[in-house]
Amino acid sequence: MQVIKYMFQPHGDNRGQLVALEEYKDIPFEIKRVYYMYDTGEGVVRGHHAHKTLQQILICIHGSCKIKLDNGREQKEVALEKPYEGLYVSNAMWREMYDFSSDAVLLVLASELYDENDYIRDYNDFIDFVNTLESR
Ligand code: T46
Repeated sequence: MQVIKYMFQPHGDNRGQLVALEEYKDIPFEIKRVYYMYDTGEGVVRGHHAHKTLQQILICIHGSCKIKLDNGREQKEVALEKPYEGLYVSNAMWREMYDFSSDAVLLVLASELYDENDYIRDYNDFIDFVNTLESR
């Protein structure tokens, strides 16, 4: 399983750093939604689902966290700890987010608007979904 991590270009000068992200240039899709999570408690695991169509880029813009990606065949753990790195998460990918530092802010750029029908929340349903995609 290939993990796709983007290293964004920080525009630094003596005032500090600035990262700019443009759809189809720095981000491989149209950005239809932005959300972020913070104040995540110690020991909390978020996610536990996959998406049928949604693609996302996860950026830990402050602090750090870990992401487990599972494509139904293989699992990988990725640490996000720099505000200029972004993890691409495709559709049909089970994800879990954990080990949030107390100051972590996880920003997500999403290719679609929020749609509960796009979620696969049961792991066995996820495996069925992956098998169906692969048999096409
Ligand atoms: C994902 C991972 C990385 C909304 O109302 N609008 C939204 O756009 C989102 C993302 C969530 N919500 C509501 C739905 C729930 O009542 O916010 C609440 C928490 O959402 P959820 O439990 O889905 O959060 P996570 O952290 O488990 O998952 C989120 C995204 O939902 C998901 O698409 O890939 O972050």
